[in-house]
Amino acid sequence: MSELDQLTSWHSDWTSVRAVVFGLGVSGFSAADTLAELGAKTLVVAEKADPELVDILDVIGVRHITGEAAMGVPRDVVEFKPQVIITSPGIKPENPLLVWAAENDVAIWVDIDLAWRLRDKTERVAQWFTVTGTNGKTTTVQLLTAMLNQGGIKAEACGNIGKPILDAIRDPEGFDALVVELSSFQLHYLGDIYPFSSAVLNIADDHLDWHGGFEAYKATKAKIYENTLAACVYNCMDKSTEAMVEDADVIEGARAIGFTLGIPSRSQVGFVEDILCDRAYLDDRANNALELATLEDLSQIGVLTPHLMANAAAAAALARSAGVAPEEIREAIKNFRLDSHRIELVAEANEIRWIDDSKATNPHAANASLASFDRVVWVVGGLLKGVDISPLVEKHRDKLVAAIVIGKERTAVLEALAKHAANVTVVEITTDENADVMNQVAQAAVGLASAGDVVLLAPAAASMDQFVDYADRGTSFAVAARAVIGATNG
Ligand code: UMA
Repeated sequence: MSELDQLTSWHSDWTSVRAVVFGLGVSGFSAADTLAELGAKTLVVAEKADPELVDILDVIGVRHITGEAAMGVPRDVVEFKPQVIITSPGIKPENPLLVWAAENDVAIWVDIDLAWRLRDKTERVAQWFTVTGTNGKTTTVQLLTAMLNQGGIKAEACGNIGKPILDAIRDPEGFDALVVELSSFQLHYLGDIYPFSSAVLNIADDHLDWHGGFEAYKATKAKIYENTLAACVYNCMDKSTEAMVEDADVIEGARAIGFTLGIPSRSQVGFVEDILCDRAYLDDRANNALELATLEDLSQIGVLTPHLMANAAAAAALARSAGVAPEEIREAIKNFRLDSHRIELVAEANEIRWIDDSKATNPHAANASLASFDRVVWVVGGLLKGVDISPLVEKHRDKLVAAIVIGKERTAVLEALAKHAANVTVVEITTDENADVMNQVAQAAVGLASAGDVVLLAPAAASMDQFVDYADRGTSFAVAARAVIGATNG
């Protein structure tokens, strides 16, 4: 048994462990800070590092290598003889330091592995609810957290959602439940954990360049169901998620629970006309269903779209697996509001709605968005991350009034539009001034849209080529939309 195998608790003796923390972003910093608190011998290696975080490392006495010295396999790392490297999730497995670690029997963890071992810091030990999927993770995680809290189960959302899990673990009071959003990157590195319930919401192309293909991406997502204790929640409308549950090694007694936009069968949560119903967690599930919420309740959350309904059904299934009562689920839904930039109505004039779905950073998310509207002036483009946009264009071409193409590299989008939507008006935004992109988009859109149309920012691509992040892109769109409407109406 290696020394690492014995470190299964916050209260274990971590002082003789030699750990490298690789990358100094949100998760890297939380890992280094936690290891320092545990007294482990820690070395941070980060080529790019925020100077403020480096200063804090100095204050808490953690050694670090940054800049060029951190590239490749630094000699200091080899001499340090680490037993484990805790890598930032975004770093690819082909990275030379990770390859060196694998070849030299150095364990590779992500912050989630460390958090699992440390989960007994407080007397109250949280059950974990893990959620992954190509899209809808954040909304589902937030909804589930609200439902659990409403049901008296003290819950916290963490992980890929933005709050590092080690910050939640170190909360002095602790939680009854951690709702952990897991990205495919985190899942790739993750070892054994035992979640109470787990869910894959959907699977479509994303991050293919990182994983090296769709099959590898899918296999990574499937890891989330391993060792589940109570419920593996899958999407009845996406057969591959059901197959993942069938193939997973779960703990005896764990149930497979489906969610659907259609009428739920036994052991499913779904919709009967305008009612969200549970046919999984009730005694007479052969003949009965429990009412959880109405579509009217759901429409209080935001623009009522099929994917919002699916996210609510998935969250409700997970909450029911923890025993949250139907009336508490309804109450949580009624009080919940969607985050910004997720199919958010940001402006409306002359019967034209301007909708910001900047969070649609891949074709799958943009598909859900486009599917929600009938006539669309579509703002599309950005960093495509190795994903082919053609099927999306082909599928929705009949509802496109026009397409306005943004992004630094527009060729693939323009070619897809020319090939699959030849009759659609295309406007290319070519400005070199990033600050001006959305002003030009709004100018173009106002001339193209007519009453009943939606101007939809659903770029199917990441934003970092022209904007700080998706929030910045969405905010720029909203500001430009309001300005152009004001100017037109004034
Ligand atoms: N680094 C390298 N080389 C690389 C990549 C990163 O050296 O190729 C180093 C740099 O020092 C950099 C640091 O690693 O400063 C950053 O690491 P990171 O990019 O892995 O990100 P963190 O700041 O640690 O944040 C990560 C998640 N980021 C990624 O997976 C890319 C955050 O998800 C997450 O919220 C956070 O951990 C807490 O768990 C963000 C994300 O974009 C929101 N996720 C992707 C998505 O949702 O599509 C997966």
